[in-house]
Amino acid sequence: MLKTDRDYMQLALDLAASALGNTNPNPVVGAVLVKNGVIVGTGLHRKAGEPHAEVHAFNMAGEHAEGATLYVTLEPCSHFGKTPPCANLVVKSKVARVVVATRDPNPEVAGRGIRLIEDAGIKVDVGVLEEEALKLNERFIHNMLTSRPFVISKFAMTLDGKIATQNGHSKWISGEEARSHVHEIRNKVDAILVGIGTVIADDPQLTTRLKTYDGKNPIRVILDSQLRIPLEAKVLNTTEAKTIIVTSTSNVDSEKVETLQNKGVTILFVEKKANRLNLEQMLDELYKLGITDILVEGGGEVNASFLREGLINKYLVYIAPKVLGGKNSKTPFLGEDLQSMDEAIELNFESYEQLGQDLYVVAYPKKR
Ligand code: AOF
Ligand code: ZN
Repeated sequence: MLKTDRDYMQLALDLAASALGNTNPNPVVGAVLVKNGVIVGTGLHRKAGEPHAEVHAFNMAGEHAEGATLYVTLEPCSHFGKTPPCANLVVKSKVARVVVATRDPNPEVAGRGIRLIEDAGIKVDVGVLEEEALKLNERFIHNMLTSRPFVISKFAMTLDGKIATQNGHSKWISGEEARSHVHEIRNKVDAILVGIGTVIADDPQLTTRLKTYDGKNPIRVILDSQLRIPLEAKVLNTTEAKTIIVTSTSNVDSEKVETLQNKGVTILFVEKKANRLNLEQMLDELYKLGITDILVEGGGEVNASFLREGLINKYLVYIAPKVLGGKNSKTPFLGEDLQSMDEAIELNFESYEQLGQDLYVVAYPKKR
């Protein structure tokens, strides 16, 4: 069966997707070399610092690359980073045509890779499965455009939108499959963030517990403007993951700061804005510390602060087939009460699927 550009690009996207969560801060990239209808090379970027996708594909193809078509999910790079420019390699390998899914927004590349290849007389087609490629690298693209981490809001609730009883009891809203799904997601992000209220109420460990393969433990970020964290909290006494406590510059408890630092905790000071921690400044600082994405796991006030400031980039929601009711039961977003439906934050549902007994819904804020 004759394969199309889209078929080969889909293969390149699938290769790239298999490395999601492993390449931070780099994007995921896949490459496929095809000559006379035969796949002569494939490659993917596996990890930052390791060769780019194209390098693996060209290594596999050897001399067969000459006259072939290269399918690549992201514009080949034109800069000397941790590795030399792929665009030079593309030119040297004498491919006949290059098909690119989407341009690289990295200011070091940004069209230069494509131009370099075109200047060598090689035809370049851009935009095949572009939407899929943009979605796949949503985290990287957000990083490049904003110099901030990509923020994901995650919560589990009952069908009637409750996350806990009035006294805070929340074990277990979702079933086992949904819970292990959460651990897989934690395994792919750089950081998990919660408010001090959640640490005091639940004393969570905030680590990944995956049995199947090595769990990477994201950095734990705790919002604690008054440094109320109890010294016996699990997040301070488990060494599998680093902990960053975000507090206010007006905090003067230097003794507690020192005690926490001696426990290996990083203290990040940020300004206050409207009597709350300035989340935008915090995101700027966390990005400088190398954090490219953050899973925000509550509680309701923290969620509401991110929501109110328009800082949530994606929603992951687990809905359990349970009804809790009760006017004092807890809901995922607290904050101020609005007066009109017109003020609601509007989302688009991206997908939904059943996980065991629960529903798993992915949504994005509508572009304004
Ligand atoms: C590609 N193919 O597989 C990847 C690309 O530090 P370096 O040398 O690894 O460069 C990282 C940058 O290269 C990254 O930010 C992005 O712009 C590009 N990534 N480019 O052609 C790849 N991973
Ligand atoms: Zn490259």
